[in-house]
This record gives sequence, C-alpha cells and structure tokens, in this order.
Amino acid sequence: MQYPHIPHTPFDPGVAPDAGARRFFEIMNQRRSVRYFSDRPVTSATIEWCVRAAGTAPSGANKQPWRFACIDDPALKREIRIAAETEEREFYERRANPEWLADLAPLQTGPEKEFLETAPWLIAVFKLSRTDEGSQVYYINESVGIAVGLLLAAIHHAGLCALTHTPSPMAFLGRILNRPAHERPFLLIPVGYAAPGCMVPDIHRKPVEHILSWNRAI
Ligand code: IYR
Repeated sequence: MQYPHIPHTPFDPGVAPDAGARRFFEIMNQRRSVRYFSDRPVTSATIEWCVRAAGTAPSGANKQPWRFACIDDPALKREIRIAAETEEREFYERRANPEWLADLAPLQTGPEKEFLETAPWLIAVFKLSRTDEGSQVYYINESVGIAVGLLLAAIHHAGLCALTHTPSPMAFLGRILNRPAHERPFLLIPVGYAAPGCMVPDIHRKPVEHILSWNRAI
C-alpha cells in the first residue's frame, strides 16, 4: 500500500550553515531559567504561537503525545500554587536526601513558589499515555521532552522567560485542571517577563569539549 508523500521544502536560513547555527546558539545562550516574574501581562496569542512551535516537534510514529494546558486564571493559579507548595514542603523537609539538597543550594530554591501566582501564564505540560482516540503512543518522554525544548526556545525567542518547574509528584495538576486519565503531568512552566532586578544564580554551562565527543571515545 502506498501512502501519500509530498516534496520536502528545505528551510533557507539565508546565511551559511555555520553562521545560522552560531546565530541560534547566541540567542539560546542568553536563555536563563528565572524564578522571579513580573506580573506584566502576556497575550494569549503569544502563548499560542509558542505552543504551536512546540507542536512542530517530531514524535514517535507522529502520535504527538502532548497537551499544553495554558492557565491565566488567578484563582486557578492560586490553587496550583497551594497544591505545589504542599508537595514542595514535603520534598524539602523529608523526601530530598542531603546530596540533593546540597546540589540545590546554589540555586537557592525552597518550598515557596510565589512565581506560580505572579507569572501571567502557567503552561502545564501533559504527556499522553494513549492518544485521545485510545490508540498506542511511542517514545512518550522523548517526544514530549523535545516538544518542551522547542517550547522553551520559542518562549525565549519571544523575549519572555520561563522556569521548568517539577513539583513532584504532580498528580494534583490533573485533578485541579480536570484533565482526563490518559494525560499525565510532565512539567509545570511559568511564563512571563522577569521581575525588574531579577537575579539568577551565577552558574555556568559546561564547555563544549565536555558535552561534545567526535567519533569514538579515546
Ligand atoms: N522541585 C523542587 C526541587 C528542585 C529540583 C531540581 I533537580 C531543580 O533543578 C530545582 C528544584 C523545586 O522546584 O523547588
């Protein structure tokens, strides 16, 4: 059986590949996770374009096993904050082991999650354990992880900031947001502008030699 195929249209960056790749790196290298948000509004159209970009991600058998629940309702944000802080308190006081807490020390995180109310938008990312029609999905974490990477790139490209937040466990998200059982919480991403004077930890990215290996390991 023949399935329809269409000609591929290459994307033309208008510059040489190395210049294009470098330009993108230089934009992405300015991205930082932010924990202090301004309440400055962001339009729903902006959020929609970012989600559309996320939805261009490749996925196992093109099942697109993701859903992005976008929340700007203050009462809902408050409810999510309260539930997340309950989990976070448990994490910081009991669940996290000393090594984990030591690793988090430079980030100065804690159970208080004010950003869940201050940021104009929360994007709750869900992974689908089945399609909406009930059929199988494949490589779910890989697929949704790639989609979130594109989402973060789009948010950054729009001049906005985000935080990949992982209150754990996140079952409360499905409950509060009324999501069906085949949608499993993946990440909670506040989106908006950084607060004026926002500080970020002085942490650094690994040099390329530490993340890139050519051919075989020596
Ligand atoms: N979910 C907690 C703890 C936390 C864990 C990791 I790994 C981080 O990189 C940052 C935080 C919290 O959000 O505070």
